[in-house]
Amino acid sequence: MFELLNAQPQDKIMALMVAYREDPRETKVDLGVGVYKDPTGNTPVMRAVKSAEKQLWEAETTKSYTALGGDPAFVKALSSLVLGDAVSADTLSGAAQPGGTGAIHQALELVKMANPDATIWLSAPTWPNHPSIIKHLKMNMAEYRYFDNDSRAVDFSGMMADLDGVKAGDVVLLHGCCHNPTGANLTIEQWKEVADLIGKKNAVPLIDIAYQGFGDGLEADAQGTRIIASTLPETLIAASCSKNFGVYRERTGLLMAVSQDTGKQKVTQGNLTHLNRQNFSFPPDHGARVVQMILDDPKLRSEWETELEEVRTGMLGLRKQLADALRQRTNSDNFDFIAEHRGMFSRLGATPEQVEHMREKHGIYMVGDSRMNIAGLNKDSVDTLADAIVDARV
Ligand code: PLP
Ligand code: TYF
Repeated sequence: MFELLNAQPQDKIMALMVAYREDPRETKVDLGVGVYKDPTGNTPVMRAVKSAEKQLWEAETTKSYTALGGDPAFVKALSSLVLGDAVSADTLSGAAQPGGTGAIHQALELVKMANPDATIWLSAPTWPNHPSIIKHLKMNMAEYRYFDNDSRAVDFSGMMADLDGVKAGDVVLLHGCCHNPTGANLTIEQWKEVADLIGKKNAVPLIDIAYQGFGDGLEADAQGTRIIASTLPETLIAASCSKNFGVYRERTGLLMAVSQDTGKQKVTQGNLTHLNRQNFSFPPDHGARVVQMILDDPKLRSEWETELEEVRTGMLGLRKQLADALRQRTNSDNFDFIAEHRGMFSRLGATPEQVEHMREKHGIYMVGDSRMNIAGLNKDSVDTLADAIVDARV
């Protein structure tokens, strides 16, 4: 039977990680995979996570199954982090998932069950796992313009023009904040316009929020999601805790479905639980429980928020430092966009040849589309990168 299998395309970001590891140069710089790194290059376990895990180890008396939708206390705590008081509890359904990826997959399966003909609209570019999962589920997809390669900002008029082609029942996938891979984000005014358009089209937004707290802060980063969820009849949200709690390998995420028609809540919740049961029965609990403990305990929460803020402002500092270094070297403001972008990533706008040149000659590893993980930099490597960018004539 296995001879019938076809070879699968590799995950380019993971392949880059392997190539980086194999590079013997001491001066190499890893700007590849989207994992936060501190100035020493380490991806730490956050302090509040360590404390919560210790408490959990002492207090946990059973590893018996939770519920098919995960621990309700986790669903409540994380949905309130994402949504604040933008929606009332009787409009919200939620089920814990193995990571944000699990939540996106499950959201798309839900769409497929309800409306198999729906087209999923993706930003151009987007996180490569979006089209890959949609293809795997044999669903229809289309792209909307998002990034203007000249200004390195959002091409908002292009985006709105393309979204004009959305049909009733289609799904528009939006990055809640800190767009991956570009780092260019919608303003609050633009979120409102997008919400209006999706509403007029009778389409359904699916928001992928994987970096809340990495951009402008926990509240600011959730604004767009809250505008959409509080104004449109139905919203799907896939939230990830991998980055903002640093629990990547614990696989912690949440799928939320908001319907202003409260009569739909019971059936929607039942479908989310049903999908969990078909795919894996019970979602992983360890990361979810740690996240819930942190969110519900004022001391742990404040410890976590402080560290998350250190992470966020550290990345902003690196952005500014890199933009300044390039301003000096080029005597221009061509790279000021790096300080304007938010989140972990910026798309530099270099050609594949320039990306390769920077890798081969300078040991700079960025994804082939010239996405850089800003957290991969530190005070010293900023200069190495700035030199490489100038040398490659980006
Ligand atoms: N969505 C985007 C845009 C991401 O970059 C990530 C990154 O890791 C995820 C979702 C989900 O990640 P995970 O499945 O590790 O929670
Ligand atoms: O975009 C990134 O780098 C992160 C991590 O298959 C990631 O989102 C990359 C590839 C992948 C899963 C996660």
